[in-house]
Amino acid sequence: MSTVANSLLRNVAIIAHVDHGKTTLVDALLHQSGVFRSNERVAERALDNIELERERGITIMAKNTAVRYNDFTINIVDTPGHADFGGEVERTLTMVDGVLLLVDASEGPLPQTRFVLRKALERGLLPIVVVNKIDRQDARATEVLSEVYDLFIDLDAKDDQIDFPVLYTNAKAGTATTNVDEPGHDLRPLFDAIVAHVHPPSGERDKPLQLLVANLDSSDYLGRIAIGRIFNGTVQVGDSVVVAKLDGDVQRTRVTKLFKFDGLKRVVIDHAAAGDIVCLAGLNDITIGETITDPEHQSPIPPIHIDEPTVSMVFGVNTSPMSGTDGRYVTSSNLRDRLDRELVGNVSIRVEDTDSADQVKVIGRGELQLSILIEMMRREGYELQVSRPQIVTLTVPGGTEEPVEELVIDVAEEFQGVVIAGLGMRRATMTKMVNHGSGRVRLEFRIPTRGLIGFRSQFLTDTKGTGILNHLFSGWEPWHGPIAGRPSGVLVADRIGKATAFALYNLQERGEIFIEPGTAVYQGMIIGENARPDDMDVNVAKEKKLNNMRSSTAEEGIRLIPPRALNLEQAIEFIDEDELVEITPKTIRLRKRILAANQRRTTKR
Ligand SMILES: Nc1nc2c(ncn2[C@@H]2O[C@H](COP(=O)(O)OP(=O)(O)OP(=O)(O)O)[C@@H](O)[C@H]2O)c(=O)[nH]1
Ligand SMILES: [Mg+2]
Repeated sequence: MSTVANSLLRNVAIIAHVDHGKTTLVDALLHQSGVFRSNERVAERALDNIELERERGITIMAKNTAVRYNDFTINIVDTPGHADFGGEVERTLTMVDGVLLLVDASEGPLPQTRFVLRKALERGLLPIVVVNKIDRQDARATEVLSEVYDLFIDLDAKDDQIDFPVLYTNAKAGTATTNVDEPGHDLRPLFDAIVAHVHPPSGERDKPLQLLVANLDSSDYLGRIAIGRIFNGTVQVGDSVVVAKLDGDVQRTRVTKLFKFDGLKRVVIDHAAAGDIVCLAGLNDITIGETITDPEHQSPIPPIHIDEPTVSMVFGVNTSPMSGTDGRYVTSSNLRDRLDRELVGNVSIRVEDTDSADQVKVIGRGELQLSILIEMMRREGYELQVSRPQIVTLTVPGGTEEPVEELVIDVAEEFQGVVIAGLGMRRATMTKMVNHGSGRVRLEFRIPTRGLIGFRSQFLTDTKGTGILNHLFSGWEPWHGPIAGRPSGVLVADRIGKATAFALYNLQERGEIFIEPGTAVYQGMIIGENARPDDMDVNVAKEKKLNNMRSSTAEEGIRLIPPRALNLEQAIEFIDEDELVEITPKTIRLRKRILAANQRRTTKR
């Protein structure tokens, strides 16, 4: 049926749940295929090269690499494992002919394992299963493998998909083995499995060009770079081509710069053919899902369908009294331009207008995805204020539907009760409970996405930081009814000034303080959490009445509890409907929407 385009080429993606070791394994594959010189010092997880990826130890964007093994070239795409970045995985799968499904030898399949496997199976890809981290003390490789089989069956995998080869790896040490009882020495067994089991790309060189853009990158010097796979035909620098736009339009253009991947680098080439994954520069407004095709025989590939986003936040111009103090981009047109640019490379977010020109609604897959976007913006010099995350709802004939998630929790037995109680209040229903007998239990729930907003921080507190929580969008269900918001009120500064140790000392018994002495505050700024359910306006700039003797040292004797400084995600989770998070390059502040205390009282919840 289909013709092999290039028998010496393999295109494969690595997919898994978050942290199961994808990037570490790609690192090892790069090392062992001689990509790095022996004396070259390479950072661990070299592919996680975005500043935020390195700081957080997670992959945010899918990345291409290519390695050579014997006579073969293998294009390997590393993908993110966090559910919020599932869109990256979906579009990556359009470029490849096979996947390595990684599963942690102790954790086993988790929600995102299911999601990425389902997407791969739907595309008809043949997986190779890699049970990773077999060196873990608590590894249970055989059991995990049988859970993987169950998952394949559950997802209606075809026979040839279920017939997957299995490799056991220690990605950190760079070893793989086909027999869990025989330690591996290097990754050769994995390379061999890729060559043997991933189909070579199909396609025909003699047909008209069809190149599907699956990802975008950019460089200061080349501008926008389109990354895509050639399904048919060949392309040469200088060729006239047309871009079949998503809106049905066609644009004539010329190929000026062509690259392929080599290790972690892009290298210039002058032609490429069916099966190849290539990069093109110089096509200015090209976007994901568009096809570059032959002017005489235009045959666009149907656009990639990506799951719809379910969580929204309103991004607005910073209206606090301190706005513009440290940001470079502060106007509503700055904000809109930046979001427009984001839309180009990020197909899993949407931007909608609101009834105010100074605010736009940004819709994404989850709080993490949106907070990463905000974090990137503040590092680029933007100031903005954002609302509490909201879920997207659907209006259907029978009423309103809301997104529901599958939630998997792993906790020590002693915390089981408090977690179940907390989730009950958030309208979760338990669907499964497994006790591995190790002192930890795995609990599974269905829960409205709404119920999860703000849950993570409470969960971490309730489990003393030891609980593991994973969730994944699972579908739409009729509205589950009201869910109570944050039970506590806040402490709100009642005037402009600088917080004093004296004032904070007197306030710290009322609740938990978020700021340090010396912090500049304004009226309406939230400075702490009230232990009681109502809000309290407080004077944090109050000075102690000094006697003449001891002036400057007056505050020295005061013992302050260290403040609970909220990071961006914690701040976003914390705020209520009538509150905002103010973000500038240097600070994160929480505030009431209405700053003036006297106006707020009249609109009290
Ligand atoms: N013990 C052990 N640890 C491993 C192994 N492979 C990866 N790790 C560790 O697991 C953690 C996560 O590894 P990553 O490679 O970042 O995982 P990932 O799947 O790329 O994560 P995301 O991209 O965020 O989904 C790191 O601390 C690794 O050092 C392994 O085989 N054994
Ligand atoms: Mg990674």
